[in-house]
Amino acid sequence: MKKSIAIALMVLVLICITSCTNGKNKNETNTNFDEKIELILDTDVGADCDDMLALAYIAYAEKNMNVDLKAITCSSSADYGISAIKTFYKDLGMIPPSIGYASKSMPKYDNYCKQIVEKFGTENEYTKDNDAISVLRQALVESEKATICAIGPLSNISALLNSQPDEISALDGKTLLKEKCEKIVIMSGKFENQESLTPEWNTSLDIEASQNVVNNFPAPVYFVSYELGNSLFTGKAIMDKYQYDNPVSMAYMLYPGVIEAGGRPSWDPLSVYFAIGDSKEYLKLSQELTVTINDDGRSYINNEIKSNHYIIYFKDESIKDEISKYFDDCVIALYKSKG
Ligand SMILES: [Ca+2]
Repeated sequence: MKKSIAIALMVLVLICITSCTNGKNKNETNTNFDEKIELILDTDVGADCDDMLALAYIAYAEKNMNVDLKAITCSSSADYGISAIKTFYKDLGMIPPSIGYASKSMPKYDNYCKQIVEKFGTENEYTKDNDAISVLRQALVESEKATICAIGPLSNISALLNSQPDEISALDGKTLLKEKCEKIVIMSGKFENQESLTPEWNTSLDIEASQNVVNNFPAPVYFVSYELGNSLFTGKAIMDKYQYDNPVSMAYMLYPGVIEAGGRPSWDPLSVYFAIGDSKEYLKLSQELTVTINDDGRSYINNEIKSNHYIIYFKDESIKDEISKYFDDCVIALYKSKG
């Protein structure tokens, strides 16, 4: 009897230690790998190939982590963008979430979507579906606390912020975001060499939208900078293994200069990596600060004013190869699990 009481006490102590440890971790970072992540992805698929790796990494996370992808919206107007996303899911035997098209006419950069649809889709599956604003508003209504990850220009997110009450929700966009969005992670901004900056690509495509989101978003804004993503190459192992045999590898093979360079910078995969809380061992945050986007698209940091903005950095530069290998390995594991 005494022995069983002692065992029961030990179990209780162990449960307490475990729950206390988890509690501590929850307070250490703003992302939490242990809790379900309700994710909304806004992507300019077609422009750069790292959007495809981001999609594949999310699909891997849906299968292997506590990630619930609520919606995908396109921030490019590429004719085959939505079809390429649907084809990517179809090829994997997975059901895509609801997908929204760009809220306004945007550039139609397409380095691989048409070829992916022609090779892996049975027909051109381009449809108008819903507009991004409706899809985003609906996804927020259906979420408890969503994380938005935007890896293209911020046109859709800005329009969401400005949206008015409608049949989906009686709340305007800003109030809806305040209630239903935990954070936004944006691939945006160049911050090094503040005197000689050029605008970051995503920012430059819709400067007004970037300013609106950065200035008015009612939840913490996390920046994956040009510099962070530019220093971490991925895709070589995927290309070596699959060449043109799956949509992700095909996107890398087709993107100009990627074969010769042995990969592509990882702006978008790193954004998702932070958004889903998979990164707390490897990424760290700046102090709370303010990012300002000038009218010419250049981005500046003000460390003195606190505006719920944070810039993401590597904890240690020496672990970049490890992260790169991890991204490639996740994609390879995803396609191996396809059977
Ligand atoms: Ca992108």
